[in-house]
Amino acid sequence: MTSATTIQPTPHDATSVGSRFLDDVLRGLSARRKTLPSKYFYDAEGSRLFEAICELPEYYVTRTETALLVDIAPELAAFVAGGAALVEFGSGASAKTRVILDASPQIDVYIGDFTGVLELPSAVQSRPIVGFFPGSTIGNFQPAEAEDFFRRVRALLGDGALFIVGADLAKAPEVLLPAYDDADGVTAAFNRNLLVRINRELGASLDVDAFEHRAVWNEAESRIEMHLVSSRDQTARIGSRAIVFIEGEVIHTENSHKYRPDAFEALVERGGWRVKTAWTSDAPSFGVFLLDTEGPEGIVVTSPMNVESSRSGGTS
Ligand code: AVI
Repeated sequence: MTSATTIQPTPHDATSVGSRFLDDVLRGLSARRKTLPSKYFYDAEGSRLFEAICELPEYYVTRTETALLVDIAPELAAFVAGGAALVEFGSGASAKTRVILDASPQIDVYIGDFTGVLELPSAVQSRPIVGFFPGSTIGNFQPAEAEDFFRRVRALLGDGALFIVGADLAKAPEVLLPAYDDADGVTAAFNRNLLVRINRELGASLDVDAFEHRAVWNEAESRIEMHLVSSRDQTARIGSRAIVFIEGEVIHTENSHKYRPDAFEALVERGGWRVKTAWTSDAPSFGVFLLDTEGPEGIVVTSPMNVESSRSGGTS
C-alpha cells in the first residue's frame, strides 16, 4: 500500500459548465454533419455505464492495460526518481494509479485529476514530476487536440518530467467493433444516455428510443466512431431551437483512435515529448508509452521508438 500524500484540485464552476453544454449541443446539432462532444457522456449515469463497459468481456481495453501495467510496474518504477510527484490526468483510474504507486514507494505525492489545470501546486514544483494518463483517453481527442494536449501537459509538467500514457493500438475490426457494440447493449445505453442527459439538463424533447447505437471502424482515420442514427424523421426542441432529423441521419458522438506505434510516436513528438520506452501487450494489443522531454545532454532527441514487448507474442 502506498503512503503518498494526495492532493485534489478544486472543482469547476457549475453555472458556466451548464450554459457551455447548451452552446456545445446546439452548435453540434446545427452542423451539416451532426456531432455531440463525447466529453458530455460522463454524468453520474454515464460514468456508471462506462464502469460497466470496463467489465464487459468484449471491452478488452481496461483489463489489458491494467494487466500490462502490473507486468511492467517494476520496470516503470526504475525510471522514477525519489521524492517524485505523480500527476494524474483524467479520473476513475484509481486501480491503475494504485498499481503505479504500489510499485513506486519513492513517489511522495499523488495529485488527482489535473485535466484543464494550468499550474502545478507550488508544493510539488521542485519535485521530480511524473504525469500519468491511462485508459487510452488520449484516443478520444482529435489528432490536433491530442497534439495540443501534449503541448499543454509539457508546459505544465516542465523540463525533465516523465509522462506515462496508455494508448490502444490499431487491430482487426473483428476485435474492435464488438468492444464498442457489445451483446448486452451496455455501450448502446452509454451512447444514448447522452440524449437522456440533454433532455434532463437542457429541458430538451429528444425521443431517445428513436435513435440507434452504431459503431463504425474508420480505417482511413484509424478510429472507432460511435454514432446515434435517427430511426425516423423527427423534430426535437432544444433550448429555443427546433432541430430536425431525417430518417437515417447520424449524430457522430465519439471517436476512439487506435494507434499504430509509429504514428503515436510522431504525435507525441509534435506535442514536445519523446518516446523513451514503450511496452505493448499480447493481443489484443495495447501500448504503455513512457515519454520524456529531453535527451541525455539536454537536447531533444527524435530517435526511432524503442518498442519492447513485455510479454511474448505479437501486437495485433
Ligand atoms: C474513455 N474512453 C477511452 C473510452 C474509449 O474506449 O474510447 C470511452 C468508450 N466509449 C465507448 N466505450 C468506451
